[in-house]
Formats: sequence, C-alpha cells, structure tokens
Amino acid sequence: MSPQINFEEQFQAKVDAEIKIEPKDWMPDAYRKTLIRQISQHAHSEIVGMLPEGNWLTRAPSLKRKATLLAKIQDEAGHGLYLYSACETLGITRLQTIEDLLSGKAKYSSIFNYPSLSWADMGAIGWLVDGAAIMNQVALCRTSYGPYARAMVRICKEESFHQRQGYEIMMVLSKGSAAQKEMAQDALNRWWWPALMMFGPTDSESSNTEQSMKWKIKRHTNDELRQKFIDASIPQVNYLGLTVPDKDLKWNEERGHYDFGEIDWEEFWNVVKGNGICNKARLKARREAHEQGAWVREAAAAYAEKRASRVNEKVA
Ligand code: BYC
Repeated sequence: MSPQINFEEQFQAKVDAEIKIEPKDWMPDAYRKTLIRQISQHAHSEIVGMLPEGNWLTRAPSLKRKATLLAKIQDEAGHGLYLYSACETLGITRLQTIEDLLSGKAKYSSIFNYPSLSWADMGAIGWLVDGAAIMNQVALCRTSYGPYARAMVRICKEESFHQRQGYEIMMVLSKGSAAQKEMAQDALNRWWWPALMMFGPTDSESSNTEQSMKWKIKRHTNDELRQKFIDASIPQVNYLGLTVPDKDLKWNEERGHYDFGEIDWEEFWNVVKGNGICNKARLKARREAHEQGAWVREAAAAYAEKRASRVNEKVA
C-alpha cells in the first residue's frame, strides 16, 4: 500500500468520525482546493452582498432603520473578513483570493446580481436572502474543516438578527397602507425565485455535491436545503398575507413538503456566467473600492513593518 493511500484513508476515517480537520493536518489537495473555492466564494458573497443594501443607506425611512441597516452591512463586512482569514489558513493569500474575484475568475452568489429597487427590498433581502443563507450556514457549522466551522457559528448568530430585521420590515409594510403592502408584494415577487437559486443547481446538475458530502464539507445537498427553506418560508409568507409568485406551489400531504414550480435554470446560469442585471456594476464597484483602498493597505503594511523592526531591535 502506498503511503499516499494510507494518508487518504486516515483522513477519511477522521472525517467519518466527525473529528475536525485543522490547518496543519494532512489533507488531500482536492479537499484543500474545494475549500478554498467554497470559502472564498462565500467571503466574496458577503463583501459583494453589501452593495445592494448599501444602495438604500442614504434613503432609509428613519434614523432607526438607517442605523440598523448600517449595522447589518458592517456585520457582512466582518463575515467576509472571518471567511478570508479561514481561507488563508489553507495556504492562499487574501490578496490572491481578492484578485480572483476582481478578475472575474472566482464566483460569488448569484443573488447579489439583482437590483434593489425599493425600500421593501431591504425587507425581502433580510428575510429571504439572509434566511436562505442561514439555512445553508447552520449546516456549515458542522462542516469538517475546523476554521470554517468555527467562523460559521459566529456568522449564524448575526445572520439570525439580519433575518429578523428583514422580516420585521416586511411585517410593517404588509400591515401598512395599500401602497406599502403592494411594495412588499412586489419585493417578494422579485426576490423569491432568485432566493431559491441561491442553493445552487439541482442535485443532478451539481458537480461538487457528491464529493463535498463525502468529505462532510457540505452536510446537506442543494435540493434538501432548498426544500427546507421553502417549507419554512411559506408559513411566514402566509402570516404576512402575501403570496409567492408560483402557481404550482402546493402542500403535498404524502411527502410532507411543499411542491413547487420549475426554477428558471437558464436565468440562473446566465447570472452565474456574468450576464445578470448587475454583474458588471458589482465588479466595477469592487474594483474601484480595491483601487481606492490601496493607500490604506500600503499604510497598514508600512506600520506593521515598523512595529516588527522595533520588536526586533528590542530583542537584539
Ligand atoms: N451563485 O456543484 P455546485 C451571503 C456554482 S449568502 C453563484 O452545487 P457547491 C450573504 C458553484 O460554485 C451566499 N454560483 O457547487 C447573505 C459551482 O461552480 P464552481 C453565500 C453558484 O459549491 C446575506 C457550480 O455552480 N453563501 O453570503 O457544491 C447578506 C455548481 O454548483 C451558486 C455561501 O457561499 C450560486 N447561488 O454548492 C450578505 C455558502 N450555486 O465553483 C451575504 C457556502 C452554485 O465549481 N457555499 N454555484 O465553478 C455553499 O454552501 C456551496 O458553495 C453552494 C454551492 C451551496 C452555494
């Protein structure tokens, strides 16, 4: 038996026994690569995800709403940073992951390529987008890679506040004037299908699921999480007195789940390939932010160098 096979077997046995894999442990190259891909995409999603909400900061309807939205967006920046740090433990630099985003090589969640057109979108994003994110991320708290799992625990706590603030905006609007209720319904109509697409392609089309489940990077398949999300969301939709834009949505007594209509996968892949409504604007905003932030990175590096040389002087 070659030593390589032995390492692989030991690795899989650890994963099967629910022992976390830590940065200095041996791991298959493909496991490392998959994690770098997924964690960096996740980090990029958090950072790009600040843009649709940032669009409404100056137009929030009250000081309280503005402060809450600002706090939520800052949380997302923090989530991005935890995740870039987790990614760095796998041996890739933060700068490289960011360059991969800016060059268009790395993906980020399709959902952030849709425009936020009204204040009600802040409600729908918090409720549905963060809601879908939590459904996925609660499972990731048990992912096999230690630094990713630990980052997720903290992120999930904050995401649940995000989801509640979004739903509360939807509650106020849907119980408000006819025009406000119409705004809430319009936001739900536009965000429902893109939120379902966040979970990724159907299991039969998902190239990574089988291996990621074996490595316990993913704990549920895309279709399982999508179904859980629909089942949890419909009672919330009903409570708001709104309806989802799906004429095929129906409770299936036998399955104990909601049946739902066909997702427009052509739209999904189109957005993933960079041709969604906002893809170009999102990347342009991130490139500009990166260029304009160059002096901050240079100053931080110079400061760190100066501190390190002072410490070295003292030691000498
Ligand atoms: N958008 O084999 P599959 C958030 C890609 S929430 C774009 O199933 P995997 C936030 C996929 O990358 C959102 N691309 O992939 C919330 C793959 O292409 P590559 C972020 C997508 O990885 C509120 C190909 O399609 N959450 O951050 O096994 C406010 C085939 O898919 C999408 C996470 O990232 C998509 N929706 O499963 C602010 C959670 N779906 O890479 C921020 C962590 C699939 O092979 N990630 N693709 O070229 C995951 O759990 C998994 O990566 C996914 C996809 C379930 C998303």
